[in-house]
This record gives sequence, C-alpha cells and structure tokens, in this order.
Amino acid sequence: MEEKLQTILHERFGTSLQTASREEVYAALLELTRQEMAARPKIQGERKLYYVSAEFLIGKLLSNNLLNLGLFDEARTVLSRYGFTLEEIEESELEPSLGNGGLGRLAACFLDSIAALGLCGDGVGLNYHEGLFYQRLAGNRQCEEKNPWITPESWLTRTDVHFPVQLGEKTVTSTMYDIDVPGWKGGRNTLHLFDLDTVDDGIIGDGISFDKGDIERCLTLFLYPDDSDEAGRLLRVYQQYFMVSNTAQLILKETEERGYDVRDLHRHVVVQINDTHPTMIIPELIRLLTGRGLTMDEAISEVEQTCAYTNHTILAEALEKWPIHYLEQAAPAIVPIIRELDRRVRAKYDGENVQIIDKDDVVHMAHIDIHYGFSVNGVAALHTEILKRSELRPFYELYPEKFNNKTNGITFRRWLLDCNPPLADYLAGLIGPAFRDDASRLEDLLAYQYDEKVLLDLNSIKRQAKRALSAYLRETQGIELDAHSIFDIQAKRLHEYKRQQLNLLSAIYFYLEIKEGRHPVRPITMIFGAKAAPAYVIAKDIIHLILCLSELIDSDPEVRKWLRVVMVENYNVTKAAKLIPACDISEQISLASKEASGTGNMKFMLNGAVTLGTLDGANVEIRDLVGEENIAIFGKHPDEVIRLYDEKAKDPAAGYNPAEYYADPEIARLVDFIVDDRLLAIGCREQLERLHHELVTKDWFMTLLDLKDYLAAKQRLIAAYEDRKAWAKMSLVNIAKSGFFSSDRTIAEYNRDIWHL
Ligand code: 26V
Repeated sequence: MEEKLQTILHERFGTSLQTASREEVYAALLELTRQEMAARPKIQGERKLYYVSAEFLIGKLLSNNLLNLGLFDEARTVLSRYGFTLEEIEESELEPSLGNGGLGRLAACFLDSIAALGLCGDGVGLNYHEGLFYQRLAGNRQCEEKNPWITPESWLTRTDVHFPVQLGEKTVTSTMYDIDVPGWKGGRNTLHLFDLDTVDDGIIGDGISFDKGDIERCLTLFLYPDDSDEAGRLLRVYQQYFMVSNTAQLILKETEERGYDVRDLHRHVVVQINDTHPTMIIPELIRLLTGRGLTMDEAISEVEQTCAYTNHTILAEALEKWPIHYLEQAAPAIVPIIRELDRRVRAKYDGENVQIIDKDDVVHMAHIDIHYGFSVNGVAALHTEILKRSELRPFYELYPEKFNNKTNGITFRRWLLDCNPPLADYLAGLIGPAFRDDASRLEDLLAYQYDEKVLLDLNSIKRQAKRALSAYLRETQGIELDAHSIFDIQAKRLHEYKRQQLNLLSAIYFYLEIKEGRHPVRPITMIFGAKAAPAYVIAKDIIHLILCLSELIDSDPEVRKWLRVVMVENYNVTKAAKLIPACDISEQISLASKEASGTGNMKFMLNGAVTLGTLDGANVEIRDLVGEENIAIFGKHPDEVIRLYDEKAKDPAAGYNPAEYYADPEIARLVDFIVDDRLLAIGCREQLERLHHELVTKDWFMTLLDLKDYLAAKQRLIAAYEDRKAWAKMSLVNIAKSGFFSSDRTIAEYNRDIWHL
C-alpha cells in the first residue's frame, strides 16, 4: 500500500507521504481505495434484490471501505509511519447526509450486510445535493444551513445510464450515479443514486430556502424539503415518483440484460420498499409491464409477488397520505393504475379502513403496499405485535400470512471495528478474532465477567474514549469535558415521542438539588445530539431549552463542577461514531409503544454503555438478552400506554391527563423551572412558555406520567456507577450479548423469509 500511495501522490501532486498535506493524503487514499474496490467482483445472482429507500445515511466511507477491503490495519500502520492518523485524514471527507435518522442509517447498515453475506442486492435512492440540512447552533437555537457534500474528490461515479421520467406534464431525463458497496472480505454491490442534471444549487437563498415550484432546478437539492406548505408537499411527491420511476426502469433494463423475461419478473427480482416513500414503485412497475405487453391481471400478479414492504413507525403523522390531486399533478401516469388498484380492493373488501383511496380522495400509501406486496414486516418484536394487534389490525385479519417481524440490526464493522479500534483490538486479544466474522462469538467474553483485570481494562478503554471525545469537542466546539464524570448521552432525532424533554427535566432536577447543596457523588455530563425538522416548532423549543440550560449551568461555577449539559452541533454519523464509544449511560426513553425499534440503543450497548430505557422497541429484546440486572428499565408498560390512548380516543376527558401529575408539587417544581426567571433571562419567553404550556396541558407523549419513575431509575444507575467493578461487569455483559443485533443476522432473516436470494 505504501508504494501505491507514494506513486499516486507523486503522479497527482508531485509530492510524497513525507511532504503531502492531509488533503493530498486523503485524495490518494480515496483513489487507492476506489481502485481496490473496482477490482472486487460484482456480486451476481439469479435473483436480485433492489432495496429502495428515500434515505441512505452512509456516513463517511474512507475508513469503512478500507476496513471491508481488509486494508484498515495496514492503512493505519502506514499513516502512522508518517505522523498521520486515519481519523485526521478522514476529516477531509465530507459526510454525505443522505438520511434523516434510524430508517436511513438502517438502509446503510443493510447494504453493508447484504454485501458481506455475498447476496446480490443494490440500493436505489436519490442523489440529494445538500442532503439533510447542516445544523448550526447559534443564539441558543438551531439554524439550518445548506450541507453540500459532492466534490470532485468523492465516492460518486457518474454513469451513462439515463431514463426519461414524466414529471407532471413534462418529461425530464435522469442521470444515475453509483457508489460502490464493498462487502466484508468479499465482492461488491452498488448504491444507485438518481439525479437531474438541471438541478442548480445556486437557487438556494438564505439558510435552506429556495423556490419549491421550480422542480427542474430544485428536485434533488434536499432530503425531505419542508412540507409545511403545499409546494413542499408536492415536491416530496415529485421526488418520490422520480425515485421509483427510475428504479422501475433500471429493474426492467437489468432484468432483460441479465437475459430474463420480465413476464417472470418475480422469479428474478425482489423489491424491498423501505417505509412508504417508495410505494409508487408498485403502480409504476405495473404501468411499465403493461406497456411491455402484459395484461393488467398479469402485471399486477407479477408485481404482487415481487414487492415487500417494511413499516418503520406507528406515528400517525408519519403514515403517508397524499390527496389524489397531488398525484395527478406530479405523477399523472400512474393515477389510472392507482384507481384500478383501489377498484379491485373495493370489489373484494367492504371496510372503509382498508381502501386505498378514501372518501376524501386521499391515497393511503401503506395500503397499496399491504394489498399489493407479499410481505409486511415490522422492525422489532414489540413493534410487529403492535402492528398486528392495533395499527394494521384490519390488514392482519385479511392477510395474516404476509406479516412478519425482522428485528433491526447494525453493522458491527462500522459500529465497533471502525468506530472503536481500542475496544475491538482489546476484544480480539482476549477472545480471538472470530467475532469479527460472527458477532455471536462476542458471547465468549462472558467467561471474563469475574476477571478483575479484564473489568479494569474495560473501564480504562472507556475512559480513553471519553478523553478522545473530550479532545474532539474541545477542537470542534471549544467545550471541555471531565472524563471522570458520568457520560450520559441521548443522541437521536429530536421528537416529542423520544422525550428529550424528560431527560431535560432530570437535568433541572439535578440543577435544583445542587443549588440546594445536595450534589451527586460524582459529576454528571449530559450530552445531547439531535436535529429537529425545520418546521417542527415544539422540537425547536426543546433544543432551545437544552441550550439555555447549558448556558445557565456553564455560567454558574458552583453547579458546573457537578453538572454539565452539552449539545453536539449537527449530529450525524460522524458525530455518532465519536459519541458512542464514550458513553456510560445510553438514554432510550421513548414513550413505550412509540419507538418502532431504535438502533442507537444497539450501538451504545455494543460499545459497553448501560441502557436507561423504557420497555419500547428493541429495548425489550435488549432486556431479554442481558437480563434485568444489566439494564435500567422504567416507565409504564406499552399495554398500559395503549390503553390510555384508547380511553382518550373514546372520551377526550378520559385517559392520560398531565394536569393530574402537575398537581404533584415535586413534579410542578421541575416543570415550572422551564419558565423560571433564571431561564427567561437567557432564553426566549415565547418558546419557553409554549413548551411549558404544552407539557402542562397536552403532553401527548406522557412525559409527566413517567417522570418520577425515570428520576428514581436514573439515580439508582448513577449510584451503581460508583461500584466500578460491578459497572464494568454490566458493561461486559452488554457487549457480550449484543451479537444478536448484528445486521448480518437481520439480513440473513430477510433473505431466509422474504428475499430467497
Ligand atoms: C416520516 C416523515 C414524516 C414527515 C417528515 C419526514 C419524514 C421522514 C421519515 C419518516 C418516516 C420515519 C420512520 C423512521 O425513521 N422510523 C425509524 O426507523 C428506524 C429503523 O427501523 C427505527 O429504529 C426507529 O425506531 C424508527 O423511528
């Protein structure tokens, strides 16, 4: 490798490893890695998977690709010979922020595992020029800025594949870009990202504003453009149709090139629809197949046996519904097909609640997927049960055989080997390297749970990671942390159901206790990472509260010694990889029943954090694996929460009422601090009062219901931290039991039950 790098540096920049800048070394490593990837065989198969997704949150790729190519250790060694670290070289790489949160990161982990297992499967999505916005923290607020990532030095390859797509009245021509996906010790698949040459970043004005009506110039600028107005919602539909029309055309072209008849599509192709965003691929494939001579019956039958759907949320506002006139405007070609699909459903079933087009002429996207797909899966055991029992119950009664669970997973290549080499190397020294290929072998670690030396080592690896995070935050945000304090981290999208506000009420509790002279046994560092959707008012109020509290505490030397509240700017995959190894307490505190799975919970566990969580999503499975004694569970049971919602649905005066909890002076003391003069002096009255009012009068996600139980559980966990050996043992059991959450396991299950590749 050293020689190859020297050659590239010499030929491209007339320099060498002795004299090159970090940027030049990055460019050389990028080129070398791209050459190595191109030399890997493309994975082939009789049957091919297309994983279609609006999001692929792939993160930076240099170190991850080196790892999968087996060049990671060599690269680290060569670089260190010249005084570089791979980490600092990778700083030159811009992170492609092609995703929002869990769903997008899951798609990226899946691509990694599909290639690792040698399965023939490509990802297909959109090439957003600015991805999700860049989050700048200023004036105690989130400010959205554009977030360009496409440079001449990038992983994208422009191809000569183009397709015509009818957007509204006009037909545009797409361009396909490819990113190689090298599999661990294996061949390679591809991520295809479609784009339009006419898209123009120059139309972006202040922040992330642009003319949403100028479709040809704005189509692929941003992921999830603001949908608070009609132009924004229409743009979403344009994006979705553009994505799936390209995908459908690519599928038919490749199938024919592979020598198969599209009349047999389902034997050679399987399409996984990642949430409802790609739903229109169903009518689009039907349209194209009838265009190739299949009858409507034949086309529907093929497509029904080709498409499978994954549900990622039960939140009502995230279940996509589009007025049919949006589709008429953006994707007129498929409207007759959607009407035909709806007609067929009506001929078979009476229930209003299973129809595709409702009485208000609104199209329910998930209903298309369920009627015209052969598989419907949830993403954790509890989530799938809730889908069957309540959210999708009428469909489960129609098609029980379609429903199945696939508990999410994460790729251990990125979330252990790449992001935490000190831990990965230590584990390899202890239990051998087998866990790198087979994550279940991490269980071999259990043999050491009473080994004092190992427990001490684990604690010191954690402290090293905390120091590294501290150094990183000092450089990037000028924040100094105490590595001996407890690192308590909540990093995920900002949403009321995830309940960052609950965590903040615990910060207020500690603050008030310290002010009254009762400080914790050890300082606590509470770290948040979260982006809020630009139009989500309460979410932005919660960010405002995080930042105001942070300022209040930092300016109070008496409190600051014992408590810190820190917000990491622009939380993304890169930041996650720095935070996760350094975490002691992993906050997974969503209202039970609302978090479909969570995948951050798995990443923190794998890196030795102890979960403080509700019985929600995959937390339930984590508890089952590690046992009650190695996790801190609190809060109301999901059945109880569902019962409270049902009661309220029947009678608005019944069910959960926050006022009943606010009547408790201990709770009121914490909630009222949100509008205390000390915070009002720092923050914005309107925002803080709105948040306070929301909690006291609505509190849709039942923060106050779980507050006391949460405080008690957190205090117990903080006390438990003082027995350093017992804590290390908990940490060890979490690492050892995390193998189940490898996405290699998840993908093997998808393949066994759904894809049959
Ligand atoms: C919904 C919406 C609604 C309008 C704004 C833009 C937007 C973007 C995405 C979505 C769907 C969100 C679904 C989602 O991300 N679900 C998460 O999926 C993870 C992977 O399965 C899972 O671990 C998380 O629990 C779940 O919240």
